[in-house]
Amino acid sequence: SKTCQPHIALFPSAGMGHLTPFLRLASVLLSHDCKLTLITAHPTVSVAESSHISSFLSQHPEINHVEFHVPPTEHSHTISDDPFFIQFEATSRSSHLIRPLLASLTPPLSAIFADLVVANGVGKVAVDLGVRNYIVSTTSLKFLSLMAYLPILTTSDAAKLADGTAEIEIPGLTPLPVSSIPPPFFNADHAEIEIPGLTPLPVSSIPPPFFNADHGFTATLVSNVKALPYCNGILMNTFESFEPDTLSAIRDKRALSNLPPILPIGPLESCELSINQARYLPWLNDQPVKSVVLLSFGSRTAMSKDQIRELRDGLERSGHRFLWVLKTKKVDKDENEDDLEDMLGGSFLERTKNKGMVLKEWVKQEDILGNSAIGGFVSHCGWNSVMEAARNGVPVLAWPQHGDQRTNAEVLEKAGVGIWDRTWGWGNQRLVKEDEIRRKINELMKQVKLKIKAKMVGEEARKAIGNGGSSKSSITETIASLKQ
Ligand code: BUP
Repeated sequence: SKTCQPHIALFPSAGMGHLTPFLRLASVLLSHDCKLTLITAHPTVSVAESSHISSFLSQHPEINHVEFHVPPTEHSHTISDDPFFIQFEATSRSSHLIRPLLASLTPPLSAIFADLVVANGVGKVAVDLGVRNYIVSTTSLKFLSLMAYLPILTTSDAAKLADGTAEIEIPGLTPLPVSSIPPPFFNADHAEIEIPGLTPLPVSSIPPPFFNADHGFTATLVSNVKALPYCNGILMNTFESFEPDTLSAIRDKRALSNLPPILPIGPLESCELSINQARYLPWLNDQPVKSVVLLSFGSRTAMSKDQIRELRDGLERSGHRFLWVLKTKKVDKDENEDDLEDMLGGSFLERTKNKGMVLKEWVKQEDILGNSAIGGFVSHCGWNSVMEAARNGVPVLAWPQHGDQRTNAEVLEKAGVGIWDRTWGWGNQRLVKEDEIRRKINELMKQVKLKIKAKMVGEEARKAIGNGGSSKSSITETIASLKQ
């Protein structure tokens, strides 16, 4: 029959920040009676990814799983040594090789939902095969806009402004480099980039590689965002009332008018089975309502040892109860694990044993954020974490480290759910001192206005994904369109 089950292939790229929204979306699609094929890049970069993929598949044996073997890149122009970036680039370059895999699937595909870093290769194959093609964005709409603007940004004077080589010309005189103009007259730290039609973004919130067109990550993004206008839509893990200005500017074609339909479908909900056996749960369940601060900087951030010590002291002196998820490596496969006691000092763990816990293992972050004992979240602002905080109405102290995180923090602050101190810089750019951290944690845990606003945002988020909500309608309509 015509209204048969749509068959959708999902193709995430490397990293938990990318895999997570795809698996959450997969659960939503299953609940709408879709047939699914999950394509995962092989090899995976982290243990967290492979273990989440296998546990998800064992929960859902009806999903067809295929591995896409990513050939190692020989002529990589990557400047970065980040294993996730290297994998993005390799997957991006070989994504057109997915053609035979997609063509052989039965029943024939209705659509492919793919990550942005394979938009170009997968988009062309989808057109060839007559299959609909949606991009699943794993970041904020604000950051997606910035990426969509990259082909122009990288060729504009903005790049020169960022590295201080831009010049000011006084007519008739020799031009002066901006770097030699004193701050009262011109302050490069306050410079902004304006994407026509959108609120300007401070240069300091734009990832430095974006000003370098030759950087491997930038080049990968540029080639893929150029394919965005040709796809059928962009499914976004965000919701209408969270980024209303950016959304309406794009929808009304006041900004980035070549983008395809933007479809906010978030916040995507956690799909993991909650087997409440985590070792922190008995402790967490015993704590007073909204008394505990959760600290986590995502799965890919390793802070310097000095920074960890400042954070330890600031946290202890703030006097608040805490759950601190402490990752000391960029990739969880790496050897040479540092011992917590060595890193924090045994006496810290002893002194704070009734006040909090430091965890090195993978935790169920969304479940923790949903626990009534949590009163605040110190976060790196990976977009999944931002959406999880929003959905659970938990105020955030943003401490962005790299990539999209400063832009996400801008969005979070504007939505009224978060605070941050921009002078803390990018991850490990400068040592943020104990007293700065203590003050900011106190502000996070005590500001009444922030608590009220976060609670309201949580209600709006849940409304968006509930029956009749904007996000629920977006996904339902998208699936319905695939049945025709
Ligand atoms: Br760490 C950690 N448990 O222990 P983001 C993370 N998470 O559930 P990231 C856990 O992984 P990128 C842990 O809730 C979120 O859903 C967390 O994604 C979960 O940041 C996800 O927040 C992490 O987007 O990825 O990992 O830095 O930088 O690629 O966004």
